[in-house]
Amino acid sequence: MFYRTIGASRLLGAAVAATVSLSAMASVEAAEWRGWNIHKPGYPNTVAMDKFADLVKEKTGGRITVKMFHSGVLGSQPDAIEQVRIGGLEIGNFNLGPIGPIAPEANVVSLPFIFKDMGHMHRALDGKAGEEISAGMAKKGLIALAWYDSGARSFYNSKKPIMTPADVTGMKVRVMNNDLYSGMIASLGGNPSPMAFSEVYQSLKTGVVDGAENNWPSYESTGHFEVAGYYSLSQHLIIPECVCVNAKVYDGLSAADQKAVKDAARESAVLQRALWEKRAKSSREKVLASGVKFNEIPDKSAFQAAMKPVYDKYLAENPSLKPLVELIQNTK
Ligand code: BDP
Repeated sequence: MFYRTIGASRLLGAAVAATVSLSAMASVEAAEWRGWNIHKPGYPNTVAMDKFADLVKEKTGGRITVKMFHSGVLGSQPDAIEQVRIGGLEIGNFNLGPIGPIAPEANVVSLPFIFKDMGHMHRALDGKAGEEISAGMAKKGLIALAWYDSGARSFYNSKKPIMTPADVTGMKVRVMNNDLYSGMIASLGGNPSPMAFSEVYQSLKTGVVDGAENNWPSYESTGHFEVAGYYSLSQHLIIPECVCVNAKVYDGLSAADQKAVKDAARESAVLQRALWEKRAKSSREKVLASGVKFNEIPDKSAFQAAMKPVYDKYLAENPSLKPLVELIQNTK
C-alpha cells in the first residue's frame, strides 16, 4: 500500500513535470500577438487585418498567432500606438497621423496637401521617402511591415458648405491628436479640437464641435454623415496607414518568421487596397443617397496658401527634414 502510494505520487510527479516542460516549450515556440484595430467589422482594414492574422498563422506553421481586437475596444489610437511601442500590445493597424508626434519623419505625411493624389502618395511611400519614414518609426520602436490606404480626408460639418478658407473661420473642428492638424485648422481661422475618434459622433451631434474631417469610408462607417451633413471635397490630407509591430518582438524573430509576417502584411495590404477602392465608392454613394450635401472645391489654392505657417513651423522644428519634404514634393 505504502509503496504503491509512493509509486503513484512519483508517477504523478513525473507526469506533472512532463506537462510543465511541454507547455514551457510550447510557450517558447508559439507566440500569441494581440492586435489593435479601430475600425468596425466589414471595414476594409478590419477584413485585411483578419486576413493578416490568418496568413501569419499559415506562414509560420502556427508558431505565431494574432488575436485581433477590432472596433477600438483596446483603447484610443494614441494609447494603442504607445502600447505597441512598449510591448503591451504586439501589433496594430495605425494611421500615420497619430504616429507623427512620436516620429518626426512620419509626420511629413501630415503636412496638408503634400501629396497631390493617391498615386503620388504610393510612389513616395514605395521609394526612398518611404524608407526614411520607416527608419524614423523603427527608431521609436515601431516596425512598419506594410502600408494600407486611407484615401483623402475632406472637411464635413453640420453648418454649411465649405468653399473657401473664410468658411472655416470660427468653426470648431475636430482633429486627430497632432499639432500639425491643430495648426492647419487655426491657419484657416477655425478652432481645432483634438479628440479621440470614438467621441466624434456624440460631439458632432451635441454641437461640441461643428465639424471634422475624414475620408468617405470613415465618414460613413461612423455615422458622422447623419449628424454633419455637409461634405466639402478639400482632400487636404492623404495619410497612409501601417501594419506596425513592436520592434523588439520583430527583432526577436527568426529570419524565416520575419519574412513570413512581412509577407503576410504585404499580402493583406494588397487586399486592403482593393477593398478600399470599392468601399470609398460605396460609402460615397450611400451618404449621398441619404441626403448629404456635397460640394467640390474647384480652386484649392487659397487653402494651400494658408498652410504656409504649418510648413514653416514643421521645418523650424525639424530643419534636418527639409530634404525629405522636398523629396516628396519632387516625386513625380
Ligand atoms: C480614420 C483612420 C483611423 C483614425 C480616424 C480618425 O483610419 O485610424 O483613427 O480616421 O479620424 O480614417 O481618428
